[in-house]
Amino acid sequence: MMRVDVLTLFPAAFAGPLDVSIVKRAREDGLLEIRVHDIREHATDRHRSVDDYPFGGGQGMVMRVDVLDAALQHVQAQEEQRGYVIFLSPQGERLTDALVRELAIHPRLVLVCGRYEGVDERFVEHCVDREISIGDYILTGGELPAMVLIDAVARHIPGALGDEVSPEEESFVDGLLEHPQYTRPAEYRGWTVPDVLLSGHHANIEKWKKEARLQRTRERRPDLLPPGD
Ligand code: 4FV
Repeated sequence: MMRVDVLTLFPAAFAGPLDVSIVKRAREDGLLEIRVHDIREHATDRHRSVDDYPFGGGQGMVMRVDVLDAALQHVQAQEEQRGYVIFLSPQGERLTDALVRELAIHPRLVLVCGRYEGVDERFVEHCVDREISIGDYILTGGELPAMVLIDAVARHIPGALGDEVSPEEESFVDGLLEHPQYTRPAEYRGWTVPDVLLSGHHANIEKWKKEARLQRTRERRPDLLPPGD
């Protein structure tokens, strides 16, 4: 069982994407527990402010370390097991398949979603275990990255995918992209399926799949290939 706590200024953003299909079933089957917490509940001044102007000037607002830390301590105290604290930000380490598999081992994660220009660096320095980015572009908030991370990690919780799919047989496991997929109808508008896939010849099919994965990776993502490949 994995527990994921999310700290956000927009709890409503999490209604929907985590309530369907595989993630929904993992929650219903007790494999995954997701709790969403409103950071603003931990604001202390009468304006309930969670952000302020950046020291040293500059555009936009910065989320306050005292409010974030109060919210984090409150959530951590809800369980004996301490949660591994992840802050989603463009300054973080890139989220990869390998990192997803590493995070899936933790019994508890706490995801912190930034807004505005970001958060006070002292929070990252003293309260965050890992800063993670989902890609080199700027979003309006860390909520979507948090959902991406939850969705990716949930697939690796034992039993979450059911027995029809194993995370061991998919893209990136061995660093290669997936081979092209086909299903019925075998012929459509004159568009056909590679004969080998209809041959039933298992060895030839596996050979075709391996070559297709290599060729596709060479063409589209040579950066994924080991040097010299
Ligand atoms: C982001 C990313 C991201 C930056 C400013 C939220 C935004 C705003 N998070 N991967 N790319 N975050 O763009 O994780 O606070």
